[in-house]
Amino acid sequence: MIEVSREGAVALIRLNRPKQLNALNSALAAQMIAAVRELDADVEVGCLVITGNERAFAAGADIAEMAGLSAQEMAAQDFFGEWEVFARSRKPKIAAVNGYALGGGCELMMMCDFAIAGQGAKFGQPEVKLGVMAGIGGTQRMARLIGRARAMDMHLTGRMMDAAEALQAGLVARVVPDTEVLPQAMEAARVIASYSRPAVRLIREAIGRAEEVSLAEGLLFERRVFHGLFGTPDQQEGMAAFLEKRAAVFRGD
Ligand code: DAK
Repeated sequence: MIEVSREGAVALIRLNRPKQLNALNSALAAQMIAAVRELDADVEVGCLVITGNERAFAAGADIAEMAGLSAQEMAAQDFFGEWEVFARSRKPKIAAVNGYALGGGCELMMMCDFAIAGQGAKFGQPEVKLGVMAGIGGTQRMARLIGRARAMDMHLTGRMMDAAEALQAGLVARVVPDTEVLPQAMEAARVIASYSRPAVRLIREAIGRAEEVSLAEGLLFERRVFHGLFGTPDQQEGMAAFLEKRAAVFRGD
């Protein structure tokens, strides 16, 4: 249900349930979590790109799978709780989005560090139309990303947002022609993977803190990890290369 490929230090994960518009079911989730665990442990991997196909990034959680489950079964299985492993994984993740990113698909996109979307992409949290609500972080992450009013609009009306509106709202980082989505995401991933791994890791952690802690705590955390990076060979190499007017070659430590 997913395809994993490697291009140097970049891993590409493609959701592969085209007939169901890449609806996220338990089997797909299990494969995704297993792949992310493996890639997280692989020191050669510097960045992940998550994508779907031209028609859909993912049209949400699999409604056919969920429809018959009771509240007790949902709670007993901690249904979709495993997606937290994806969200907490330590490699940078770029969502390369064409077509629909709805419900759990939009939530999967928001679990990535940022998204590059095609001009024809469509976003939404239509769960309210099914008599339920987002369950993989949609209310929380969207409110933080685009603000309370816009998140309320999207979750309460269930309407779709086009790519231009998503860019303006800050839901995605870039909008590019549809055919450019994957090439640009792969190029961004190559760039990120070429940088110092400790620097990239700590930048992600520091920006992640911005959503969790007070400004004073966040600023202190940022300053402390900034100080810490001066203990890395990559800091010495990065600054020496600048002064010597040459390209830096990071060792990743
Ligand atoms: N699940 C299952 N199948 C889906 C699907 C989905 N989310 N979305 C599309 N499909 C299937 C369709 O049933 C159809 O299958 P066949 O009839 O061909 O067998 C096929 O994909 C093509 O779809 P359409 O024929 O509908 O294609 P259209 O171009 O006409 O429409 C569409 C595209 C994306 C507008 C439409 O398919 C659509 O509205 N899809 C549903 C979108 C949606 O409602 N997504 C939200 C799903 S609910 C929780 C965890 C997670 C969640 C909640 C709680 N807990 C931990 C508690 C998350 C919930 C959701 O994401």
